[in-house]
Amino acid sequence: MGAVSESRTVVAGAVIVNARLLLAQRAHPAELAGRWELPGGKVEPGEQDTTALVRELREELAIDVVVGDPVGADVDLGGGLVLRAYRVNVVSGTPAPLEHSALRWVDAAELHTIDLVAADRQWIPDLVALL
Ligand code: 9L3
Ligand code: MG
Repeated sequence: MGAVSESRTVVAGAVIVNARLLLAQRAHPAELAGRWELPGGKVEPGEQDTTALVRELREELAIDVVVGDPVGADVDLGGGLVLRAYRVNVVSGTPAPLEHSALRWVDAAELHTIDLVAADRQWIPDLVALL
């Protein structure tokens, strides 16, 4: 029995290697397909953000990560969803687009030119500061 104020968190990971940020191109839903994002997904009920982000990046990219500090502010996605980003460090694996159309590494200049999903655009200044 959930209270109306309850919201579900969506976690996203900022993978940065050699001053480049990993972006993933969404394959679905149709309204987001083709646009780029920090990979991640919904935290399951009872799951910690960190556990969820490790799980999502294993499922989506076939990498194992350690989750670090939050990046930027939470973003209200509407529909009871709140989006939150964290720095992550890859501890094993090479990112592969298991659920996305493509992956790419961008530097700070390229980040400004990418067609990011609207929610993730709010983190651009925070991400540039890390690149
Ligand atoms: N979302 C937005 N930006 C992101 C991520 C990982 C997710 N960086 C939005 C898209 C969906 C919702 O959050 O509306 C759930 O994400 P997913 O489970 O479809 O990846
Ligand atoms: Mg996802």
